[in-house]
Amino acid sequence: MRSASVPRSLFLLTGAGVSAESGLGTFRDKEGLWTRYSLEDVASLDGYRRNPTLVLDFYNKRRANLQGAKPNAAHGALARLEKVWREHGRDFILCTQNIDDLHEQAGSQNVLHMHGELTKARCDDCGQLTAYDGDLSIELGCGACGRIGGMRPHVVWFGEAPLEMERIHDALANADLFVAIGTSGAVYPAAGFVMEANAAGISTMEINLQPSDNAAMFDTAQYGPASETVPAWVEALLAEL
Ligand code: BJW
Repeated sequence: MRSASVPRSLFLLTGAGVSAESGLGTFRDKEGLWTRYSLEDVASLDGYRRNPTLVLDFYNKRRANLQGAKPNAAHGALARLEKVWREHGRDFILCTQNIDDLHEQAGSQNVLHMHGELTKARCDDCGQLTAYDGDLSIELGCGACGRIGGMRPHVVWFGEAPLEMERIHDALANADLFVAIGTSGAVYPAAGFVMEANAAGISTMEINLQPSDNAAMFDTAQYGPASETVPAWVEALLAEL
């Protein structure tokens, strides 16, 4: 672990728990999405090929939910942390597994969405990305190449390569503190970031409702609802600047 003084360079990883209090479901909690849907059906390329309408509907419902959702105090605190941190000339990376845009709505800049973005569609054929806030269907055509039926959500399913990985690995290697917030530690490569940080001697901290699958690998932890724990941690950190 590097020195316990105020870190210069922060790397934050967020997961579904940070958006839970904004009314967006998590995946693996008691009432999570994977208790109602099979992840093989709705979060894999094979599932999409078998039944594209089922998968598009799953994401259409989540896109509709997002339209009524507002950032909570955790998103707000992370946006404030980024602003102040950068004003002090320090490095700040916010990497999220979430496909919602609540970090951006709260004012976060340059969010790395490693599992994609719900508000974008992508043509399976030519790869063209389009901002999209309506429902996707198999009747839709691509505005760039004209192919009908290939417009899919711009999200990363199991077996697909997560996005921005080069930037993420570089930023993590240069961090002084890695903080994982609201993630179960069940999905790789994100679940492996704490191991990478440990191997590089970077300090690590978990903020979650309860201990995650990887809890034993973190140097420190704070447990409770993100809307309370995250603002409290941010204020304590900023007070040290
Ligand atoms: C609160 C709270 C509150 C609740 N306050 N906290 C064995 C070893 C290593 C890897 C593998 C392996 N077998 C297979 C793999 C690879 C696979 C994988 O990890 N599988 C696991 C099942 C083991 N990974 C992949 O396939 C990834 N790709 C990959 O590895 O590519 C390699 C490659 C390279 C190059 C070319 C080709 C391939 C892709 C993973 C894609 C994940 N996709 C999903 C769905 C898409 C997006 C979406 O629909 O939203 O992403 S799955 C789902 O899980 C979603 C999430 O982003 C992701 C993580 O979930 P998260 O955020 O942690 O949510 P939960 O619900 O699990 O946890 C919430 C937490 O919050 C809990 O702890 C709560 O307690 C807490 N909480 N309320 C604070 N108020």
